[in-house]
Amino acid sequence: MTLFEPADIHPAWLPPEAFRAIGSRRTLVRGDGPLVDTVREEVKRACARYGGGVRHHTPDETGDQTAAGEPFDLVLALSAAGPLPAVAEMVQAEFRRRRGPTGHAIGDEGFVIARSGGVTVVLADEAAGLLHGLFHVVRLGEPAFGAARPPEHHRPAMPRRMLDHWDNVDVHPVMGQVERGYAGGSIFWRDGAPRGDLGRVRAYGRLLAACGVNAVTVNNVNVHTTEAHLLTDRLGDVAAIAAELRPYGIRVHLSAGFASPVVLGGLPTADPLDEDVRKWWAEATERVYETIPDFGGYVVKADSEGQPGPFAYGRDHADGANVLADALAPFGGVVHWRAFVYNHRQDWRDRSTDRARAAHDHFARLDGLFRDNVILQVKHGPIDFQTREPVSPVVAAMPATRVAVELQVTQEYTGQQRHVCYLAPMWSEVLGFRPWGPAGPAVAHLAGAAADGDGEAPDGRAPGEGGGLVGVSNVGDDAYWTGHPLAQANLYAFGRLAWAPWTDPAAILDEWIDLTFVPVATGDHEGLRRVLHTMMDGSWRTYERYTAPLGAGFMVRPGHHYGPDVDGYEYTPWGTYHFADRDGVGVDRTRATGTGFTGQYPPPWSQVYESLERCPDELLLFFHHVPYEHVLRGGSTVIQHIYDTHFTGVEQVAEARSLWETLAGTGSVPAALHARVKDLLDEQFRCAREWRDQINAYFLRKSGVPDVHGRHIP
Ligand code: GCV
Repeated sequence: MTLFEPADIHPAWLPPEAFRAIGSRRTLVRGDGPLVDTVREEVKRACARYGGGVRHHTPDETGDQTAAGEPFDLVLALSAAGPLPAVAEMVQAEFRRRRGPTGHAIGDEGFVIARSGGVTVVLADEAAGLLHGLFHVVRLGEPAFGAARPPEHHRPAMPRRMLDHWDNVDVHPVMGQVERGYAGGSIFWRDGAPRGDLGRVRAYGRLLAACGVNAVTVNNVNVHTTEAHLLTDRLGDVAAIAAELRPYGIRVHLSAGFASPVVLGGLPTADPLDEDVRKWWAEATERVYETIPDFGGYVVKADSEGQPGPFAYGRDHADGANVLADALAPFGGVVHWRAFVYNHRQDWRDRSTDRARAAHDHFARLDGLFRDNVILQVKHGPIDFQTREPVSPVVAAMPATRVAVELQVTQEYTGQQRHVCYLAPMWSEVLGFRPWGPAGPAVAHLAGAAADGDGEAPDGRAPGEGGGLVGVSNVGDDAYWTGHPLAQANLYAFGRLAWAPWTDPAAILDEWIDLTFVPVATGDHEGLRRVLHTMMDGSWRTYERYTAPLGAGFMVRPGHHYGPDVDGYEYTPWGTYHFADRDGVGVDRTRATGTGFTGQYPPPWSQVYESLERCPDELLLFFHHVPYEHVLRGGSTVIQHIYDTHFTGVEQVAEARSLWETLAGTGSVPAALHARVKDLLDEQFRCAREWRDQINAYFLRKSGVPDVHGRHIP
């Protein structure tokens, strides 16, 4: 297997130097199979660079020493790979003793790591676990070879950790090569054809495996004509991508068009209850598995923003999802069926229709009707990836359905990878939200996470029954992968939170900083770490401060969604309104006087959100229409809060820009990367001022209430 290190592409969190600790040691890799080969190749390459050695015992070989008679420093072994070195046997025995007779096995992707007698041992039941264990050692770096450590069991909280690419094969006339992509073209497709440079795909798989992702969807959920053919006559293109990702344990999924039986099969209907349609899906899927035996499954956006779906045939979404699920079931595949279904042709005059309600209205009544291999993929908020939304009530409304939570790693509404906006704190809040209050399970549990990554989920489900975590990828063919070099941290954090949802976002940022910036450790690394934490830890809240206030959302320029336009969507059919007038602002979603959306939550949140007094400030305008002089729980009035946060937000961007400047010429980060971030911070500052001035001017003009501090508002 050839490992690929493109010279002109930034190595992100896997620079060669991140492997120094491993590469300078003597390692035994024990086990066989393609993923074990990947582990061995990784270690071999690191050793070639840093002078260590790697040995691969054959099953009948044993021994605790290298050929030169020296002890190993690191043993990476499959637990069933025959006689293990004595230290590994000891670790295994100790792990078994600790977990007791009813404890968990190491698990498909899990691993055990320990250090004893000067040897670091990683054990896994399956090769995928060994690969994750290797990357764990990379993350630990030198400390992996320091003090003794008892066996630690690591395993992913979510069974499936998937990135969806909204990549088009053809360049779409409006959306381009990558819908909502801010990092150049697609790494898979260019101008209607595969790109051909599969080495980059391999390098991508490697990065993803190193942060815990194990599934990728290679085309946009909006399936246009050319893309539809990936399912049939262009399946070979998908197989080629799958072949590059497979060595890193990543399975490929495909966005499939619901009308495929008509579009590709020439049938007169795509009615899910039609026998010919069922047969068509079954046969098409069988061919997919003949070509890609480890194919993951389909992702479907149906009856949404113009995509075809079961409604056209008077069927519901369980009927729609189940026909695909039945086709996939014999092969162990799953269908990710998106819950993003709403009327995008709403009359803005119609105050009774509430887009926030739509997904729950459509799906809650279908709970229990989906096949086991249907995963309902729910956007984390009820509207659309806004900077601040409550958690979607659908997540709690489907106890008999596997639910995956969908996050947007690509920064469509959070600065489009021109603004620094570290999203892990937002995702952490989402994953930690407890729909039934403090005693109930959190969103992470409902998506399949064990209580602590290692125990049973509090709602009694065994870990792994949920649908997992899905992120819309922020990657393109840009040299830094993500356009903004600091946006790499979002991709990394997505994988890490899907693996271990309870990890502190600041700790994840530390991991990312240490891996990514090790190569230029000539500078002041601790200083760099401080600067990056100051710039990034609170950057989501900073972004929130200078954009739409208090959960109002959607004050962006229509179409491309960058920059402010307070009324841009106010009189459109999209269902995204704020209802500002001279007296007040916000959407009344209460049961008492509004759209009744608050009733889609179980208690206590149905009551908390309903109550003007108890509703959290940051979501006030999402749930209530209030006068400008309404006093927030925080003590300020709504209007003064708007002014204050917008001035503060811009000041914080200015501070971030000055801080970054202090790194110039210090050697802490490469000069080219420094220059790229500097330019982007200039743009962020410009844009933040524009947001501040438009929002403040808009609300001053509407309300006539002056800023108590008398600051200039244009
Ligand atoms: C892929 C939002 C985006 C669309 C996207 C859609 C979705 O509406 O603006 O570009 O379409 O979400 O999630 O399907």
